Amino acid sequence: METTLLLVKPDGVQRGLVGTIISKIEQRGLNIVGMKMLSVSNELAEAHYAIHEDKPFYNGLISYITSSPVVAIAWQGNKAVSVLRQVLGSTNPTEANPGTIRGDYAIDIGRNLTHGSDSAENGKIEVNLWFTPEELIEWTRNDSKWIFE
Ligand code: DAT
Ligand code: MG
Repeated sequence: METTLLLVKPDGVQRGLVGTIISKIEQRGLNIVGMKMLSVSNELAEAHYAIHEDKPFYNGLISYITSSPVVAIAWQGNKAVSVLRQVLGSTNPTEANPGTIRGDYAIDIGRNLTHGSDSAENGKIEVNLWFTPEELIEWTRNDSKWIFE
């Protein structure tokens, strides 16, 4: 069982896509174990994007994620990390397959609607960065036996 972090970035919230994005992941079969809306502090943005500190697009990432509220969701399930990233589609929306969130709703790499953790290890680290233990709830979906054999 893996845990992974989804962020609906400011463009996703401003464009009214929160429900659509959650629905696709929920219907795929992952389980919500934490969910909140928040204004992202510079401190949190810098911790989240520390790995990209040396990239030319780093300043843009920080100003984008702090520009307007985001929705953060922790998801759990078998293969949750790769399943979530598959639903989100390629980082660059012009390369994302139709049927994915970025492939259906985004065009620019700098406005790609969502973030998804990229490994099981980073899933744990990012969920713990964005959520306190009290904000995370372990539970079993009633339909889990119809999703996982
Ligand atoms: P992902 O979000 O698919 O994990 P990433 O971790 O490599 O992708 O990059 C983080 C974000 O940075 C990504 O969602 C969009 C932005 N980004 C990545 N590569 C970029 C580039 N070459 N130019 C501009 N923005 C970029
Ligand atoms: Mg990434």
